[in-house]
Amino acid sequence: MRAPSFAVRRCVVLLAMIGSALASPALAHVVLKETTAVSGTYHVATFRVAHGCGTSPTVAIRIAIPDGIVVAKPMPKPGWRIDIVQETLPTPVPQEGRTLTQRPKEITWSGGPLPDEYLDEFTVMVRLPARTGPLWFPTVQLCEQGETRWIDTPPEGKTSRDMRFPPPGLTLVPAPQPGDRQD
Ligand SMILES: [Cu+2]
Repeated sequence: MRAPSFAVRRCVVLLAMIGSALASPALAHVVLKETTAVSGTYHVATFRVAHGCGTSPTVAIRIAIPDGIVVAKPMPKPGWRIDIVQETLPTPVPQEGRTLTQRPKEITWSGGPLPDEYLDEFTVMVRLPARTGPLWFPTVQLCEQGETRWIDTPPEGKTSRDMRFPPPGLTLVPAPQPGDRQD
C-alpha cells in the first residue's frame, strides 16, 4: 500500500480542523449521513431519524433550508406526504437557463408513524452555497406526543456535541484544486 501523498494528508488535516464544529453527536439525534460536502455542488443530503420524541413515534419532519440554497428537491417516500414552503428571493437567481424568483425555505414530510424502535431517512438534493464552513439545517421533529426542536445551532467555538438539541449539519469544504491528489 502506498503512503498517502502530501496533498491527501494536508486535506485530512484541513478537514479535521474545519470539521471540528461538527463533531458527530454521542447520541443518535436527527443527523446528516454525510457530514462534509464540496461547496457550490449539487449534494444529496440524507437526514437520519434514529429515535422518536422520547419514545413517541415520529409523524413529521420539518427541515429549514438555510439561506444561500436556492435549489432543494425532496425525494418522495411511500407513506409520507411532502409540503414545500417557498419564499420570494430578494434578487432573481439564474439557474440552468431559467431564472428562479423563489426558493424552498422549508420542507416537511408528514406521515409514518415511525416508531421509536426504527430508523428512517429523509432525502433532499440541494445545490450548496459557494462558501465554506458549517451549514446547519434547523429541524423540527413532530411526534404523536410532543415534538423535539433540533435548532440549537452551536455558537462560534462550540460543537454540536456541546448542544442539547443540535440541528443536523454539514461542513462545506473547498473544491479540490488542480494538483491535489485524489486517490
Ligand atoms: Cu438523539
